[in-house]
Amino acid sequence: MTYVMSDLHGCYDKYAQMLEKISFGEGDTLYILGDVIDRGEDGIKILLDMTGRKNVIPLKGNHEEMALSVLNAIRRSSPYENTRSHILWMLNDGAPTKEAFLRLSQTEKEAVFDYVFSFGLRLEITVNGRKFHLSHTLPEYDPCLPLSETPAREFLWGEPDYETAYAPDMLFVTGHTPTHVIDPAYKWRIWQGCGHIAIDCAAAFGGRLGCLCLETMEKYNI
Ligand SMILES: [Mn+2]
Repeated sequence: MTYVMSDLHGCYDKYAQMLEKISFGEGDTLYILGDVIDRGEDGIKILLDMTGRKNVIPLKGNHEEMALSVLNAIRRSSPYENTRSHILWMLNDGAPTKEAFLRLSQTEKEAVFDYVFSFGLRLEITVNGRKFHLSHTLPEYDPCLPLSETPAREFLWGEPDYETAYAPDMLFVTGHTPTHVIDPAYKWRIWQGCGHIAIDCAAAFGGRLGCLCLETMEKYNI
């Protein structure tokens, strides 16, 4: 089966419980749509688990984007404290991730940095004949600007038009925006409408971790 999760935000226990709940095995594939780290304590622990799994395919979120230059400086023992990226990252709850990264061995630091650096931005996949676009978030809808020409930052920081279908024949799966922000009636549940599926159920804000199965469209919560 093919599964999608997003915005784990350091919630290792919910991640482990979800893998258990879906009986995630070697024949399955899990796409993680970014923001694995920050807010919660265990982002690095989740990354270390993900690096050992060939069937977990990560995409980048704005939190990985914010972290990368500081992680790079730490692994090279370069100064970073007064850089804009460090200040921005710390303002966005990056401290638990930074502290955990500092405690890693040099080999682990290199491995985690290389792994996060390798995260892609977006993917189009077909499952059971149904087409899906996967990304952390999306730009505002612009019929004149193809997604292939849209600047990268829009897939990390953009604010999607959830009331607009972006393409007639594709479902757009995103995290980043907690579902209760889209519709308060969907607090801590996966939201679906207008060709979108929003799966960030606010795990790190006392909410739940959502997981979507693309074959069955079954929605799981922890
Ligand atoms: Mn995000």
